[in-house]
Parts: sequence; structure tokens; C-alpha cells
Amino acid sequence: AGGAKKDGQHDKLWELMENYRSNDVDSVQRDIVAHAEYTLACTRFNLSDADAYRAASLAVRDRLLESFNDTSAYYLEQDVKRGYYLSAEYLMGRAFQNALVNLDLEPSFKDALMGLGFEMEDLFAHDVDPGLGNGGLGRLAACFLDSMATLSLPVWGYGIRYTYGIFRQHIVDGKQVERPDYWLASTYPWEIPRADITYPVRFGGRVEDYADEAGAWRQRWVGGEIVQAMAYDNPIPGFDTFNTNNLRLWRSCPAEEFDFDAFNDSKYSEAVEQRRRAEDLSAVLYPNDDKWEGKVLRLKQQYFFVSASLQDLLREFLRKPNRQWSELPDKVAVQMNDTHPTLSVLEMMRLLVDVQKLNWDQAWDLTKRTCNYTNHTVMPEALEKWPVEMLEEQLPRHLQIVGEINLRFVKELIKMYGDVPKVQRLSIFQEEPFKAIRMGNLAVLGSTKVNGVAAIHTEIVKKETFAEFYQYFCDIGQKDMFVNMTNGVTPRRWIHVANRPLSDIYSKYLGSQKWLTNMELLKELRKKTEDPALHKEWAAMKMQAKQHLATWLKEHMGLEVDVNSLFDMQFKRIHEYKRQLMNAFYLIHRYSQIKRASPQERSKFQKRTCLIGGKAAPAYVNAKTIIKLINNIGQVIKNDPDVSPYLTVAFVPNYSVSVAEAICPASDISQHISTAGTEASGTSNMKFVMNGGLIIGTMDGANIEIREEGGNDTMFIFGCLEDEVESIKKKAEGGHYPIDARMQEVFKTIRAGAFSLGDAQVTSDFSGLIDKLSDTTKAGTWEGDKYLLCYDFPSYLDAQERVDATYADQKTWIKLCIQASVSMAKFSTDRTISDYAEVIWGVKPAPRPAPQEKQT
Ligand code: B1N
Repeated sequence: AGGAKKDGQHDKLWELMENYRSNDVDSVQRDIVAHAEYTLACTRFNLSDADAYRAASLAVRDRLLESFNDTSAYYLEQDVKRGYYLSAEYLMGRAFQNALVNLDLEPSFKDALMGLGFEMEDLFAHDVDPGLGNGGLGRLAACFLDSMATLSLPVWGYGIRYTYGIFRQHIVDGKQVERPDYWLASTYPWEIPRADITYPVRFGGRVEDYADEAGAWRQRWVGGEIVQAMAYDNPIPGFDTFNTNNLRLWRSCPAEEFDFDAFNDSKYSEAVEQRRRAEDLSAVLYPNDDKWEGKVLRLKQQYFFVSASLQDLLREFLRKPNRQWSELPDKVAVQMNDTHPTLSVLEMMRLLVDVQKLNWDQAWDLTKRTCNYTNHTVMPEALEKWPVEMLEEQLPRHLQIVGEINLRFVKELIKMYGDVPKVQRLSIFQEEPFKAIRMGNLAVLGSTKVNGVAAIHTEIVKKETFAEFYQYFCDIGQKDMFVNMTNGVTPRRWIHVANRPLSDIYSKYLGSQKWLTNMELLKELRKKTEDPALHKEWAAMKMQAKQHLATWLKEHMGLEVDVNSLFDMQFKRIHEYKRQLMNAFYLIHRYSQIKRASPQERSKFQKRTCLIGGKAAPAYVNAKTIIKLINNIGQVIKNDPDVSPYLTVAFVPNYSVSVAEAICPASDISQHISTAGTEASGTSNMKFVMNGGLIIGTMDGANIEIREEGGNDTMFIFGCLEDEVESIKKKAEGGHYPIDARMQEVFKTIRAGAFSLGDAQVTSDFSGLIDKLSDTTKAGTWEGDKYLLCYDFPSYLDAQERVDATYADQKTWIKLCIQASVSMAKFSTDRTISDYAEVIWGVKPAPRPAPQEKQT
């Protein structure tokens, strides 16, 4: 009510606001200068690159907002079914160039800036890379947002506006050192603070029973403390569409009301301090990847953003007059990114039953038909289990609700199966070793669809992680409850922005940029994998990417690399299951081989530059020791003139989205070598292949599907298969587990301190890593070689030899690279997201019509 209407009184306002900014060079320049002068208070005497970046980004933001507002109005007017992606993490990467590309503003801004005396590319470096996520899960959410906007799908993201993102990783004395990431330091032009969009979120307190007007008993949650969630909107422009979606992130603020009693008791400072603590909720991202840490603050973060998001999306749902609650599943689909937002199931029930006064059965029906759950890991240590005690303390009403949900479910199970042990395993409640809520079970039970993120992973989810749930859903005739949604990456950022020379090759050979929204078109180039002209351009493209990375490495690390060597990369979070340690063993083996060789023989080794990067969770001791080992290997080789001409090993610090944009295009071979059955999907594997590199890897995660698409000859596969793992471990239990002689030798050199740089403590740390693996009484058992490094090592060495041999024949190598790269259509998030929209959400594209041309 009370808004400006087209009613005579506001006609002029409407007319002016309907006009769009012009994108000719002159208009863009005027906008940039106006922002520099009036928004930023800069003077013409000393306008720096940083100022020009800020002014230009505000001029881009103006254009984003026009599209953003009109897209929101269009969705509302059309009353389309809306999707909401709830994720505790987003790794968006830099926004400036992305917005220019997606809004098709790059040429005009480039010229405009040039005319003002600035190089557009120089300004990109001033753009911050917000690290509001840990790894693949957060980056996946960001690629999804890009594809949802590009497909004109009315889907928004919801998350947390952490004040501190993932720590910045420094390497000091070969060790990881964490520094806080205060990414807001120089203000962030890409967000819109919405002081008027806030919701109260309650913690603690108690539940009261009361009789409503009809005399029925109801519950209300009262007391405790209230925190305010404030919205920060991040416009998400689509590519080649007029739609701009939204990523709405919540910041915690003190609630409006003040505790006047405390004030009157002259406890003013305490009252202020208590209010200030509200801000702690969204202060920091937990730096764990694939591991659950039962911290109460983390639980509060999860509830905080879930509650604000659901209140917000229900308010949007209710904006249509005469809305019926029965319409909810026809108008709203919620996607829970892992179990982190699984309190959604309980909060939806609370909002429908306690606040909207629906009856239980209808509320449960609507909740289940609205929510969906994506599982991202089968690692047992990652599965969230919130202690009942903690819930009782923080969310007493939700504990009641989950109790009721479980009671009804268990009753049904007993009716179906009888009172058997299986019922306890299906229960949402865990009894031992402590009473807790199994968030995975709750997520499955509160959803319409559950999905895994790669074919093999979805099978494991059905066969193992949720085997009994899968059986249960089969038994009640809902076999298709579990579906596969293989991950992807956006080709806009990972080809067009990260690797413009490759993008230009594709556009030239295909005659247009249409492949950027339809990667199937690239398959046309399979006919040209032997075309000498294309080979020449391909090689030049790879050389350019390597030179670009070489410059970057020199600038950031003082590292010199030979662009004519084979670039071998492993970039991902440091985790034992990802087996960076096996890579390190291989590097030691290669070093020894070269060292042993005669000077003439040495030159026969394929020269390699081996780069490894990724963050270790700050408390993950083994992961940190692995980083130290890699750094020391790099040092030892660098100091050894016999070997350093043939092998470079370096750890690249602070892997992030923007660093990945320099890394991926330059790779010849990248390593995706997790133990079969441990990596749910992996997504950097897709980026590396899209950029014209090959993979050495295991039959795990999305590797399997990438190989299937690219062709078996494009991947250097090794290692045991997922269905062999169990029997391998069983066999090894007797104690005899063959450890390859070459691996034993690697262990010997490590134990002898060859990579300790004279520090005895370091020798003992490194030895600690290999003690378990090399202990033949334990090796191969669960406690010993948990991730089968010893088992897979010999076939890993074979695969590495095949890499060198194939690389020696550049014609074959380039042919394979082209063949694989142009076959990656399946791994565009455009494909992934169309599948989600069709199979899970029932959300349809709603492309906004072209805006009116400017009148004056
Ligand atoms: O999600 C990615 C997959 O490609 C990776 O294989 C998978 O490891 C990753 C708790 C996680 N699974 N689980 C997490 C992240 C943060 C956290 O607090 C778990 N990340 C993955 C995308 O599907």
C-alpha cells in the first residue's frame, strides 16, 4: 500500500524510472565520472585505478539494478512458480568482469575507460573475491546461480553474509598460516543493503501451550533472545537474457527492542554488549570442508539463515491476494544444499502450524512437497548430528516438532515392518553414543526428491548411505525419490572469462558465441581434432595460458617456471581422501629417479612443473603436515642442481576462485586421484578438461562420466574400483599387504630426513604420516591405509608413465585435448540446472521481455 502508481500524480516518476541507462561510450563515461565525483567524492586531480574501479563498478551496478528490479516485478506479475536455493556457502568469485560479460557491456566499458585513460583489465585486480565458502560445494552454488539466471529461471539464492570468509592462506616456513579474510574492508559495491527487509529470529526461550479461539491446543514459542536478520541483495545477471536474479544474504544485527529493564537497572553497558553479540552470528564462516564440527554457533547460523529465508519466501508467496496454502508446492520449491539448511523442514512446519495455524497433516504434506535435499558426501565424519541437548537449549519448539515427525514416522514403520532393529536405524534420532538428530535422515524424510551429485555417488547414496531409506521408499512405491543430478560448472566464468583465447577459438570455428549457452554445439569440432590449423591455435592458446600463469607465479611467489615443461596440477582442499600425499610420494619417486640417472639419461625425462594448492582446515593436523611435506619437497629439488632443470615442485598459496581462473587454463594434466567411492563428484576436474587439459585420475566421482563423454583414451585411469574397496580391505586384514618396493624406498628417504631440511621434528611429523601406511600389520585395514595409497601406488606410477609417453607425441596429445574439451557439454551447469528445474522443482523459464528503448 502507498506506493507510487501510474495515477496522474506519479506519471512523471514512472516515465523517468522506466528509462534505462544508455550503453554508448559517451553515456557510460558520464555515468562513471558522475559516480567518481558525486558518489565517491573523488577529485579529478588524483583519480587512481582503485577509484576508477569503484566508479566503473557503480556504473555497472546501476545497470544491474534496472534489470534486477524489472525481473523481480515480472516474476511477481506472472505469479510463476519460484525456486529457492538455500546454501550456507557461496564462492562467487569476482563480480565486475562477470557482470560486464553477462550484461554484454564489456566492449562499451572497455572503450569508455580507455577514453578516460584507464585500462579495463587493470581494474579487474581491484575487485575482491568474496570467499563465503570452503570449496566445491560453495562454488557449485555459485555456478548454479549463473545458470539459473542464464536460463531465465525464477530461482533465488539464500545464504549468510559472513563478515569473515574463508581464511587467507599464507605459507610461512613451508607451513600453512591462516589470516582473517576481512573482505568488506574496502566496501563492497556489488551488494544492496536492505535496511527495510529484516526478520526476527529467536533463540532459546520456552514453548507455551494455549487454547486457540476454536478451543484447540496450540503451541507458541516465547522468551529467549531475538536477533534481527537483515537482507543484503547481490544481483545475479544472466548471460544472453534480460533476467537478473538475486542472491539474498542475511546479516545478523541486534533486534530493534532494547531491554529497558537492564537500562533502568543502569546495566547499560551489559545491555549494549548483549546486543552486540547478535552480530557474532554471521561473523565467520566455519573453515571445515567435508567434516562436521558440533559447535553451537554453527547450529545458530544454520537456523538464523533458514528462518530468515523461509519467512521471506513465504511473505513473497502471500503477496498474491487470496492465496490458498494448498498452492504452496505449486508456487514454491526449496532446495537444501547439503544438510546445512535442513532445519528448513522444522522451521517450515513451525511457520505453517504455529504461525499460520494450519493443521499438522496439511502442514507436513505441504512441507514435504516443497523441500528437496542434495547430498554432497558419503564421508561418515561429514554427516551432521546435532545433539538433542543443544536443540533443546536453542530451539525448543523445533525439538518438539522433530519429535512429533519422528513419532509418526516410527509408528508407520512398525506397522510396516514390525518392531525390528531397522526401525531404530531409520529413526531421525540417534541414541548412541549421544542423543542426537540425524540431519540426513530428517532431510530425506522432509523432502520430495533427494539427489546425489554424480552417477556413482547417487548409487552409493542409495546402496549405502541411505540404503534403508531407499528400501523404505521402494516399499511405499516411491522408488524415484532418489535421483541423480551430475554436477557442472558455468562455461561463462570457466571458459569465456578465465580463458578468452580458447573462447575466441571456439567462436571463430563455430561462427558465433552460441556455444556459450549451448555447449552441445562444440561437439561439431570433434570433426576437427586432427586439423593442423586448429592444432596450431590450440598450442598457442595453451602457451599463452602458461605464460600468463608464469607471470602470475613470478609476481605472487617469486617462482620461476619453464613454460615449455609439462604443467601438472592438483588443486583442491587438502584432505586425506583426495590423496595429495600419494602425489607427494610420486614426486619424491620421480626426484629419486632423476637423481639416480646419469646426466645423459636425465635429459630424457619429460620436464615437469608440478603445482599443488588448496587450503587445509586449521585444525586438520595431517592435512597441514602434507602441505609442509610438499613445500619441503619443492625446496629440496630447487636446491638440487642435478634435478632442478627437470622438475619443479611448488605449493601455490591461497587457492581461491580468482586463483583457479589463472590455474585451470594452464594445465596439461590435472590430478583427481581420490580413493574410489570417496569423492562425491569433484568439479575442478570439469574445469580443467574444459580448458584443454587431460586428467590422471581414479574411477571416482564425475571422473567416470567425464571419461565417458570425452572418450576412454582422453583419461589416464588407474587404481582400484569402488566395488573392490571392501574386499581389498578385508583381504589385508590378515596383515599381509604388499607395499611396492618403489613406495618402500620413498618411505625410507622420508624417514631418513631427506625432506626435513635439517629439522628433526619435521622428520618425525613426516614419519607419522607414513607410519600407519607402512605398518604391514595394519596397512589396508580401516585403521591403517584407510585410503589405499599403498594399494593404488603401482598403478598410479604406470599411469604417470603413460602421461609422459603420450605427452611426448604432441600431435596425439593435442588431439586428445581437443576431443575431450569439446565433449564437455554434459558438465555445463546449464544442463545440470535444466535437470533440477524439470525433474525436481517444476520451475519453468520466465524470460523477461526486452526493455523499452530509452525515450529521450
Ligand atoms: O561438494 C562438491 C563435490 O564436487 C565434492 O566431491 C564434495 O566433496 C563437496 C560440510 C561440505 N561435500 N561436502 C562438502 C562442505 C562444507 C561443509 O561444512 C561439507 N563439500 C562437498 C559439490 O557437490
